[in-house]
Amino acid sequence: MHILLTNDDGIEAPGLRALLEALKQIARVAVFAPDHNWSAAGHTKTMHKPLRVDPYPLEGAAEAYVSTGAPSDCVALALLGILSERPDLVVSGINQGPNLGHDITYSGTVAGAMEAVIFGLPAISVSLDSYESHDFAFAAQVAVQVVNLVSEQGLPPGHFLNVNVPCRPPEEIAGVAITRLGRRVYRDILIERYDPRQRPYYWIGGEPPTGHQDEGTDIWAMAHGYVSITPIHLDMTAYELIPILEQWRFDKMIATK
Ligand SMILES: [Mn+2]
Repeated sequence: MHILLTNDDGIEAPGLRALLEALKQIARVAVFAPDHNWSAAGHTKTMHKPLRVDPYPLEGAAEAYVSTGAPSDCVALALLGILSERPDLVVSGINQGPNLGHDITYSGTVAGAMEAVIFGLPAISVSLDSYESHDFAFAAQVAVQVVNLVSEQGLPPGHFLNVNVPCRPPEEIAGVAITRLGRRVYRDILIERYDPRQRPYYWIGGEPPTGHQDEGTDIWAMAHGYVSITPIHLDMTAYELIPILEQWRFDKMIATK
């Protein structure tokens, strides 16, 4: 098996190193990661400036590159020809912090998996439910099990798995839950400051998000100690709205003769 490993916390992040250590036991691993932290970069495609790519010495990796691009750029650069061979699967993580509910629309970690799916490859994004703990060992073992199952069973085109792992000792893990996306509650606040020329500038700050504890969601799983595996489809169409919108008679907007 040949795996492409990326992340959004940057090539030096401990979560990436832990995942490399675990994945190299079961696969040839190529690493292609950003040169700095791109957390909350979303699904970026860099179009207005050039991208640099440099080989990076990384023990345990069959080949490794660092880039000035976002995580999604890294996956694209790798798959468009910089890697010496096409991988079977793309793994993104392990992220420092959870990616639950609406987070996936902001997440650079998840965007790495989305980019892989667009390239027609199965993918997994992996996050640890802690912004502080550097103990990624258990989450890395979970990732290996998920990779083995995906490799065995396959995923339908257009899909990937978003995996979140609670930050608690393995003996306190409640189990594995197949989940749906929950509803985040963001606690962002507007912070206004002034530069030396008295012009205001802004930060979007505040406490980390909470979320609704709807049973069966990824947010519920974290709160109850379950490893959460959410299948994600890139088709975001709201199918249930199609027949309703058809009744709106949008055709009346077009003046017909
Ligand atoms: Mn991150």
